[in-house]
Amino acid sequence: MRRLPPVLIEDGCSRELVSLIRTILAACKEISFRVGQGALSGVLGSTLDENIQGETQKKLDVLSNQLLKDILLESGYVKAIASEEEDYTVAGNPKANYIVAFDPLDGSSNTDINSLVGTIFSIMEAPEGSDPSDPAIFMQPGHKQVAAGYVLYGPSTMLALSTGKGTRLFTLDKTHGSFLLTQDFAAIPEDTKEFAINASNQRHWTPAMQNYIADLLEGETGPRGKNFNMRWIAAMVGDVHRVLCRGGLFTYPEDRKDPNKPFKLRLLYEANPMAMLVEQAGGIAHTGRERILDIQPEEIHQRVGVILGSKHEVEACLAYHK
Ligand code: AFP
Ligand code: FBP
Repeated sequence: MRRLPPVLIEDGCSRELVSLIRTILAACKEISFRVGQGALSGVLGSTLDENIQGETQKKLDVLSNQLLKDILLESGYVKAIASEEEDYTVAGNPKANYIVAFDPLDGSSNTDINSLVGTIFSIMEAPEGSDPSDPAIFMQPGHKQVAAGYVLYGPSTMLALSTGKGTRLFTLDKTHGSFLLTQDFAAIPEDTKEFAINASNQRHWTPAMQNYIADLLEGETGPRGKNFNMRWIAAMVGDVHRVLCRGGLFTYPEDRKDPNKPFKLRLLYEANPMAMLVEQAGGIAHTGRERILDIQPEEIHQRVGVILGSKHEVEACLAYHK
């Protein structure tokens, strides 16, 4: 089985980009080990702190963030980083060519129940002459990502990665510490009978989303003429992985639960990298209004609505939003 570095070199990635991706993965291997140790590692449970978004931080969130931050800044390969767990961007090597946005541990409510979690990352080029301490460096639409991926800490540790030449899946060989290519070119089936949404928010959804889901639930005697199944992992990384493996529609849509916070998922380090992986596997990633990868970001912790997955099913959902 092929190891990760030669695959990236064949794809034409610069040596610096290959080294940067390997640096991120070095931290992920350590996170994988700590997550796998569970209660034995002494890092389950919450800290007493909140991040800038008002969310209680889990000890594993903080640890994963620190591991990624330290290794990236020490490597010299990044000009700046942005993290879900950092209030502001952090400047790195002024001479480096890349910037990285990441969610160090997505799905942190799953940490204490031994369920799926993962690390999501997005890599972009730093604009020439840019100031590493200026957050404007990150205000680039997602279609400018040069690489995007996630590492899923599940029964096996898997990497989904795209450098713009398809989406590939690698599995961590824990005996040798290498990510081995286990699926070249993931292809999301265009049709599906599976969807993922947090149904407890139903009363808060827009009328368009209410109508779409109501029609799915009617099954084969309803307007869609087929029976759908539902799945919800409470970690986007797990739900998107399922979509990459066997298709489906995943959405965390706009809702009216809190008028000051109509969206849940973050653009720079959740929606954008997942949108690149999904599009590169033949799927669609949209907000209901526009293609996710075309959004011009305005701030690092910006949130967006997300509807992604199997091409025909996302199109069916978007038809309700016209
Ligand atoms: P964290 O980034 O705080 O770990 O949250 C994960 C997440 O944003 C996303 O991965 C899930 O799809 C979503 O939360 C689950 O949200 P619910 O709590 O509404 O199910
Ligand atoms: P398997 O024994 O075939 O793996 O099925 C598992 C299961 O019976 C339960 O563990 C689980 O709660 C349920 O299926 C899920 O069923 P559904 O597909 O209806 O969500």
